[in-house]
This record gives sequence, C-alpha cells and structure tokens, in this order.
Amino acid sequence: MNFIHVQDVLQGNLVGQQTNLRGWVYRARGTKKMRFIILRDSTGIIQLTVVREEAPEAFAVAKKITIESAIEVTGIVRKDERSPGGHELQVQSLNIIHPAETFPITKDQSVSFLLNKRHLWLRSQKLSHVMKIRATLFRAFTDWFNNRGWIQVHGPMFTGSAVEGGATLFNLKYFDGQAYLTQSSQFYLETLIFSLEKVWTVAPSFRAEKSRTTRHLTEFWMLECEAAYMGLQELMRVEEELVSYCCEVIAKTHAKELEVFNIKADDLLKVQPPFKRISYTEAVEVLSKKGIEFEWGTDLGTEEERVLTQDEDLPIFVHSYPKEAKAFYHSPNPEDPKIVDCVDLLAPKGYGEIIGGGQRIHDLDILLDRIKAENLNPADYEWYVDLRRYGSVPHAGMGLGVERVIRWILELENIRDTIAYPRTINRTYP
Ligand code: NSS
Repeated sequence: MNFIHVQDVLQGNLVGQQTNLRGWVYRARGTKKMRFIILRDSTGIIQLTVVREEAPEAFAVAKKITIESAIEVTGIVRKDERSPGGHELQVQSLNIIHPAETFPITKDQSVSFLLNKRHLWLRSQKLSHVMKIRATLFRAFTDWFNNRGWIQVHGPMFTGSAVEGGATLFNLKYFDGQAYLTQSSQFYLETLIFSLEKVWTVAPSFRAEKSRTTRHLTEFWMLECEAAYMGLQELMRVEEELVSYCCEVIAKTHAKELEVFNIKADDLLKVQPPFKRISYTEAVEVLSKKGIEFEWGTDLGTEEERVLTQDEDLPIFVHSYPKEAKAFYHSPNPEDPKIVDCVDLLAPKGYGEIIGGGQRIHDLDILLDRIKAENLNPADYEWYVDLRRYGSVPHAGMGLGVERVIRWILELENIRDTIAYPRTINRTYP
C-alpha cells in the first residue's frame, strides 16, 4: 500500500480521491451509527469518519478502538469545515496494527506525572511542535555558519578542567582516574582557531546546577563559536545577525505551530539588528532607577535580568562587566582593568541571558596572572596557556544556550519543555 501523510490531505487537492493513511488514534468518539476518530501522524491530525451503513467492518473495528492504537486506514477525502484542518477521511477500511492498552495520560495530570511519562507525553501536539521548531533552529545554525565560511568542529565531552568555575562541574570516575563532563567547548574551539580561524560547534553542556529554576538544566545544548582577530563589536554583530536569522527561519517555517503558543510569526520577523547595547554600569543605573539596589561588582542574576528586559521587545546586549563577576579567561579592558571585554545577550520580555561571550585573554603573562589570582591549578590549564606561546592572536567567541533561546521564542513558562528529556537536579528518568 502507498501511504501519504495527513499534511498531504490537508493541503486540499485530494478531495474525492481514495487515500491511505497510517498513524495513531488521538481521540475517538461517536454514536451507534457513526464513529469519529482523530488520527495523528508526524505531520498533523485529521478526522476519520466511519459510517456503519457504508463500512460495517471498519465500523466494528472503530467501535473497539482505544486511544494511541496504531492504525492504517483507507478512505475518500472530503471537505468538511467542522473538522480540524477543514478536511476529513470517509473511511472504507480500517486496520489496527497494534491495539493500545489504556493510555495513562488523560486530562489534568500533574507536572510530575507527565514528566514520569515523558516518553509517552512527547506524543502531545505541543511537544511535537516544540521538537520541530527545535530541529529548524539547529538547521538555521548550520546554514548561518556554513554560508559565512565558519568551519564546524567537535570538542570532547570528557574533560580534565573547568571552564566556567568548579562549582558546577560533574565529576566522574574515568578508569583509575577522574574526569569531568564538559561545561563548554570554548577552550577546544580556541585551540582550533589557529588552524581554521573561524570555528563553531553545537554540543551538550553539563552543569551541576543545584538550584531549581525555570531556566536551568543540568544537561543543555550550547552553540559556540570562536574567531581569530574578532573583537567585541564584531562579536555583537555576529550574535545579532545569527539570532535574527534564527527568528526569521522559524517564523517562515512554523507560522502555524507558533500560533499554538500564541506567538505571531510577524513579531519574530521584527527581531532585527541592531540590538540595544548598554554597559554593565549603565545596567546597574537602570536597575537603581527601577528601585533595585544592586551592588556594582556581582554578576546580574535572574531577577535583575528580568527587570532589565521586561519592557523590551528585542534582545539587548549588556557588555563590560566587572572582572570579578566573570570567568578568568575574559580579557581586561585596556583602559579600565576593573572591567572585562565581555558581553551577554539578554532576551526580552523578562527572559534574560541567552548568550555569554567576549574577548579572550591572548597575552601569556596576563593569563597566567589571572589563573593565579583565581587560585586555579595552573597544571590543569597548561595546554590552554600554551596557545599564548605560539602565534597568539586576539580572538573572541560566544556560547548560546539553545534551550534558553527556544524558551524565549515560544514564551514557555519552563525551560523543561524545550527539550525531549529534560535533565534537572532530581530527574534522570525516563
Ligand atoms: O556560562 S556561559 O554564560 N558561557 C560559557 O559557557 C562560555 N564558555 C561560552 C563561550 O563563550 N564559548 O553559558 C553560555 C550560555 C548562557 O548564556 C545560557 O544561555 C546557557 O549557555 N546556559 C544554560 N542553559 C541552560 N541551563 C543551564 N544550566 C545553563 N547554563 C548556561
């Protein structure tokens, strides 16, 4: 048999034709004379109408059908304004491939129940939409970098040192020794700019985040890039163009899915450069005017970022943070050594940080001093320091949190729903 997809039927030019579909039973109801089954496949949902008089055998099958059973069906396409998608299939024959047991997921279940049944809950329309939009986002990353001459590389996931501080490192036994799960591929990307100049990667990142928040996962995906000779201004241009491109591709590919999340594709198309640029010091002043007393010197937290961005429609850059608020590798500003040449991109409407990056220290002595000042073990960073011994050049890069971006674009309450199997402090099942 030749099967087509629900989307092919909904396109509307098959009215009156006999077609074969296969999928899963999304809903089923009916009377003694007629059964209505909503069939779901990877492309959408459609109503199947089974009339006892016209297809008695199929009707007998339909009467017993259970939610989430796998089925294949043959019928005639009809236009029907009342059906989802405006079309239905008038069933001629219906075959159950596998009759589902009573599906455990029904309406109004608790968040923790649904998380325990994530392997089944992923079949929901909403999560299917998220998965498709997520896939499009990855495609947009690839297209953007490939079309501009950046080279995709892959760093290791087992590492021997911290990038973003020891507090969130995941330790693991590695044969007779120990290793960590990577927090960021940044240092490995830095090694590769000396041969490839402009490199990027997208990879998992692991952080032992002990706080339960709506924007932290312990395993998340990070898009990272690094380029020789790039400075802070150029880095900001890369970031705003990339983010704007991603929004455009999602808007153009997923207008219908976006509606389910109450997002207008047109609003995403308005995410255009240039994004506003403010310094950390200016951000502290803005916060103070809004009644948030915040001491110059510490990193901005969730609450500060929420207040800074809640009235914005576009992302904003906050650059030039105090040295002590950021990781050791950030380059001190030549005019004011209290600050480093780094930049975070904060998503609007209160969502906050989606990208962190900046200029790296490329001078050997400055880097050694910073490692010492932060009480890090120089032996762990020997190879990283080595890069400053052989043809060191100014360079910069960034890391974008994929799930943070999806959460902002879809305006989701919790970062959990941006990834198929969210990993948090108390969850590794399923
Ligand atoms: O810690 S970052 O701010 N920066 C880095 O890791 C750099 N080494 C990246 C680089 O320059 N190559 O993390 C980058 C982004 C951050 O802006 C968030 O969007 C995201 O990674 N991020 C997270 N997303 C989800 N969950 C957690 N726990 C998380 N931590 C960071």
